[in-house]
Amino acid sequence: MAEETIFSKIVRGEIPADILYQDELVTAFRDINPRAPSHILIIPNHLIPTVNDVKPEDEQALGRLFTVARQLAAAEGIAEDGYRLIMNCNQHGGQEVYHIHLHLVGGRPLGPMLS
Ligand code: DGP
Repeated sequence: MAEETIFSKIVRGEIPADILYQDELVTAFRDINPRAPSHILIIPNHLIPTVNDVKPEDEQALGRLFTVARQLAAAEGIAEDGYRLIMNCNQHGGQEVYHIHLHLVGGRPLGPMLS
């Protein structure tokens, strides 16, 4: 059984976060350490530690991450100029919180991906 992270507590409202969207499958909130004017994390409500743990039954929630990303990019006013979606996996991928999350980053030119 994987251990919960702080993100499960955010989903349940047990610790504060700037929540922008929540439904029965996913929650979106602003990153505590924003790397750009818009930096939002979109997560499945249920714990999936890494992409390596994804199962077919997670497909609905994981698909929802992208439809919510599209809606939030539009709401942030960054859709037309563009933005980046990132999901890190494990140590070499730079993952720090082991509850998968899609970073929605934008609001400035982001430069080459692997810099
Ligand atoms: P990653 O390296 O992909 O695991 O990114 C984890 C992100 O989570 C990092 O950008 C900072 C953010 N983060 C960590 N703890 C918290 C928290 O308690 N609240 C919020 N809003 N963001 C957090």
